[in-house]
Amino acid sequence: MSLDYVKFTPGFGKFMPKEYRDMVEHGPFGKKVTVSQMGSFKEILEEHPMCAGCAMTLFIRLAIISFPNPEDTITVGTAGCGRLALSQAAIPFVYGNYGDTNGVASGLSRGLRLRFGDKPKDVVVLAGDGGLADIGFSQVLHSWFRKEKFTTIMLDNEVYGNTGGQESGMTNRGAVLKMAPLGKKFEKMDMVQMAKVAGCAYVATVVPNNPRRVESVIKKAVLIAREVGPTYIQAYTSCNIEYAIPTDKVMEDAKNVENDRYQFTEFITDDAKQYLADRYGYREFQAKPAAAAVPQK
Ligand SMILES: Cc1ncc(C[n+]2csc(CCOP(=O)(O)OP(=O)(O)O)c2C)c(N)n1
Ligand code: SF4
Repeated sequence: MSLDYVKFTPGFGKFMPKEYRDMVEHGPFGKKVTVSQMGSFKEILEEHPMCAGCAMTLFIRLAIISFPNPEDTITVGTAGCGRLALSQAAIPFVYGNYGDTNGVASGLSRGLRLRFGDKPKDVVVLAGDGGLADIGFSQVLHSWFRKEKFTTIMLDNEVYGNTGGQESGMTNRGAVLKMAPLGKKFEKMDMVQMAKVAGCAYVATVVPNNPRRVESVIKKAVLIAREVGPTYIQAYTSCNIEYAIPTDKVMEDAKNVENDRYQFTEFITDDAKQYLADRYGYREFQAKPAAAAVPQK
């Protein structure tokens, strides 16, 4: 894939803003960077207007570093806190109307395939639990049942953070919030199970305090969505404002929630395993060599 569009037009380099020059000269485009190298390269997302200490921001930062080909990736988001950071990143971002993300991503992904053929252009939806499990629920499920090839990432802070604390389908039963003062009466929706039933080829749950794991699931999900089928990641990205988590306890909370009810889980179909092994050399999915036959006496 040509990287010409992230290079300077000859003669114009010295007139470009420093941020732009840094991105061209020290950014991750066309290189293989990892979360372990954070701090040693210019990141696609560096500034954002989200609350101090917000775990969602850390997760989005890690996710963007983990995209296998960020220069060929388009994110799709919607109303909700996550778009505040996504719209500041130096890769294209499409703002779908609230609830429309997976319809927009379906069309975009199909259009890119028609236009660019087998050159991969990755489409990744990143939206809140309200955006995906409530108002966007039908579009999410239909995109999965229709086997649309893109990745859906739920930024699950278990509340409507951006509008001041209403319960969502992903809020836990009993949770008391500013705008749900009597406590939620229903169970948290099991979107992971629904993703499996609807035919996602890869489904994972993660928390942001294990960057290498976040990197691993994002890479797998995006690569599998290129050719095998829809993929879904559900990330616990706490809202420290609405759940009154002190800023310096945000990571501790993520660890506790991971131990309690948000353990790492990973589901992958046999087709997807085979594809990762054959195409990208994933050793964890390569068949073990058959044991040598013992000669008969
Ligand atoms: C069609 C429509 N309905 C309602 C809203 C108002 N609105 C904006 S953000 C939001 C809640 C977002 O919650 P969630 O998707 O969970 O994301 P979070 O802010 O928690 O990250 C709502 C209801 C809107 N922008 N558009
Ligand atoms: S309201 Fe909550 S989810 Fe939104 S930016 Fe603030 S801490 Fe993060």
